Amino acid sequence: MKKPAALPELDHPTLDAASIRRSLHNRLVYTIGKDPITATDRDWFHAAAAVVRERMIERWMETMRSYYVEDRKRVYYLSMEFLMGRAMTNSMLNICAEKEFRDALAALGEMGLKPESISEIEPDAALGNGGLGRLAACFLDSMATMGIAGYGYGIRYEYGMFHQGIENGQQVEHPDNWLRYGNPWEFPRPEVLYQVKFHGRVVDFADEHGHKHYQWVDSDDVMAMAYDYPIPGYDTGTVNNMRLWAAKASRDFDLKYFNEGNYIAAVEDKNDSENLSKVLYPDDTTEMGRELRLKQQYFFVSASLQDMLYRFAKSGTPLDNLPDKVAVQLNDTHPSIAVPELMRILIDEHRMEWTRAWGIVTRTFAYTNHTLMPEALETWPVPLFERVLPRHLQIIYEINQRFLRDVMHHYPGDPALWQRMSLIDEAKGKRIRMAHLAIVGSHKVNGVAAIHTRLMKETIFADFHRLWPDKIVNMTNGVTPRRWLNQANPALSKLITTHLGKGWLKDLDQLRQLTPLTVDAGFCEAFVRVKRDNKARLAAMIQQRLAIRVDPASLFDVQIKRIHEYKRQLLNVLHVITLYNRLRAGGDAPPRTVIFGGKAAPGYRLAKLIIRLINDVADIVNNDPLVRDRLKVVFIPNYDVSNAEIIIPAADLSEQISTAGTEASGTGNMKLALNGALTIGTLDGANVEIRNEVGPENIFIFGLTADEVAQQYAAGYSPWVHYDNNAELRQTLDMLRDGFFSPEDRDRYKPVFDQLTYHGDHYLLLADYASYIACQEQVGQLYRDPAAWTRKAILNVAGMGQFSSDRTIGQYAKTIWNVEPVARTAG
Ligand code: 26V
Repeated sequence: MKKPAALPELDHPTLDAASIRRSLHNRLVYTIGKDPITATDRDWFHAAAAVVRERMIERWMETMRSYYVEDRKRVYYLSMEFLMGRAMTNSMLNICAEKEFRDALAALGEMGLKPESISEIEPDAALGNGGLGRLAACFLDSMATMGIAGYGYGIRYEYGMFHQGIENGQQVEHPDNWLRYGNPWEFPRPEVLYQVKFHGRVVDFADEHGHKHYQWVDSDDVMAMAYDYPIPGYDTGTVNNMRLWAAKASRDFDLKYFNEGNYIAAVEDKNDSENLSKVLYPDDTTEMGRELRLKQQYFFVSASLQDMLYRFAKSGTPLDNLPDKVAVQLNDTHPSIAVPELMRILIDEHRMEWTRAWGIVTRTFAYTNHTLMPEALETWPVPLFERVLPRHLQIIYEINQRFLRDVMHHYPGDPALWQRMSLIDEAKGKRIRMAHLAIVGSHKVNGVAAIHTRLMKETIFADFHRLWPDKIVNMTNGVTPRRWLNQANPALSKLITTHLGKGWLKDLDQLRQLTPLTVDAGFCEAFVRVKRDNKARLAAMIQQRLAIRVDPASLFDVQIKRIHEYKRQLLNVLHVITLYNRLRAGGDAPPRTVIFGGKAAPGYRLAKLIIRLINDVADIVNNDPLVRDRLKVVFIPNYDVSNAEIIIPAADLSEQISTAGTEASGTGNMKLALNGALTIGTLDGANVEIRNEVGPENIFIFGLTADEVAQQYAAGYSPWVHYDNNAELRQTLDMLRDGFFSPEDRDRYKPVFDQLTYHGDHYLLLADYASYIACQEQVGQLYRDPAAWTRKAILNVAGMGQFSSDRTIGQYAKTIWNVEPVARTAG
């Protein structure tokens, strides 16, 4: 491509406060169309967003142009979810102009403007459920910061993750209409439009050489329209792109009805197809086999593949070299339909021969697994699949046949093994195992923490590991220090920078240099002050939102994550009740504020009951005069990225207490430790690696190991042994059973009691109870020695270098994608 003629008439907006201030006025008047006299906070937000965004656009274009000119290998991160949160402060920080923006906004203070209330107007981009979606967002930040040509591809849901309200202690879901006031960060690309087919049937025919070919005909079509979002790297000229697809009715489709004169039916149909990208499925870890979700998956995969092949074709490289120029990462199995889709394109549209096409496909894709929980592994009923994607079913059958031929060759005479490895589960009606499809279609498969990868190899994917011992690799998760330290905790960030310089922002291992500062009294004092201020900020938020007074001097004990049995919020509640009973019996413990936050899947009854229990326990404990201020329980409604940014910097204690072997990695554990919280946790997920990095003396580990958990199951675990032999546990459980926390409805928590006893306590809460309580006592003791606590908190921050998503992305780049980072200077 020729370098386009320079456009001298461009403004080239600069980053000094004076220019920013002038732009703010200009945008308010000329873009938003508001008189400063009548402008609302929201008007100023939109003006400010326009000013930030116009300062990223030239870098964005230069980045895209350079990838093209240099013919860089692209990485495509395909994900059903991107949990981005707000973009305003993050963008200002990443282009290193936050101070200038703050000064410019402050100068507008004469107009009654408060800079904080402006950034708080922005709704979260909550296009994800939890860990998996937030990981994708951290990865985009790291790829941009490191200069990797990484593109996020996903769905532009009109409604993101629901807003959680708490009414009478119970979760109620409200729709997240995040686009209501327009989205200043998105660039609609109405000309980037692809057709996506559904339904229909497959016909075959012979070509002039007598070769058989297949054609997918009579399909119902939906159009995918692109929206682009700039992803600025930190302190670099690189601004990458995230492209999200929105469903639009296809014009042909309408015409059919219009020609029949059926206007209303045409508009109804238009609605149906545009419903495809309407709403994010709010279900974390239980697979919901709904047709609309399968359509969402194919919709965004088909559009994304068309788009990347179009870009690839422009370089003139032959298709056989696709894997040299393109790496596609499948974020869980949700986009794994990409495997048969690329086969279909190569075979049906490019008339390529099977083995040649298969070689290209398997060298292009890699798959990340995020969970070992059997109920979360996606499978689709064959009849549904056949109706929605008939050609893909044929291709999957062909992949399976060839794969099983290989398996039989390796392991003759073992039909049980063949059945276990098949892409089709024949047990309860035929179902397609999407994980098997993703493994077979990828050159690398990765877990997200060391223990998770080990368990993948030893349990769910053991057969595949035996067949392909080099395919499964570990890529321990990470988080971006830009959002989770620099942005969320500006005071701590500043303190660190004062002592280390700002190199840590791109090289988090430098945090190790904090270690000697544990004996620097001035540093320790400043560190304590930062934490206290952050706690005061959270206390004020709790007071304002919930009218609960909490003492910033108390131990802030925090568990924030989706509500799920395996994450064991209930174990935390059992500890709270135990503490309560001890205090009432005259016991002594340092003042604690136990803080919960998290959403339950709308259909997950027990998870919703756990939320209600937390609120009922809070009600009793917080109002018991015997307890005074020694224990407070708080459930913060609507846990999301923006609330996380306030809660995490204020935490003293991080609860990471899943049953060992169930939490693939966790990333909240990393964010909390990075902000100076001590972890109480099991040897699960990334906790294991956190312990290695901070040292076993600086983390509170309790409970059964993953291997011991497996043994318990194998030996026929019974919760009753623990119930019978531990009086304190029994008292706690009996209070739930007998309605102590629900006096007006005594049976309310019987299902909880039953789950932990009669129904077998699947997640072994009772088995870990004693060990957890003892560990919490040690936490309490340490908190009474502020100097010792602070020392450990600092050592936790110092040990978090490994958990930067830059480290993770560096590993993907080297061992999976085969791409090199390229440093670019800003300006
Ligand atoms: C499943 C489904 C099923 C259908 C409806 C929507 C939906 C959405 C998500 C999922 C799977 C969620 C898996 C997940 O988030 N896993 C988490 O991934 C994190 C990042 O790797 C990891 O830190 C957490 O431990 C893991 O639970």
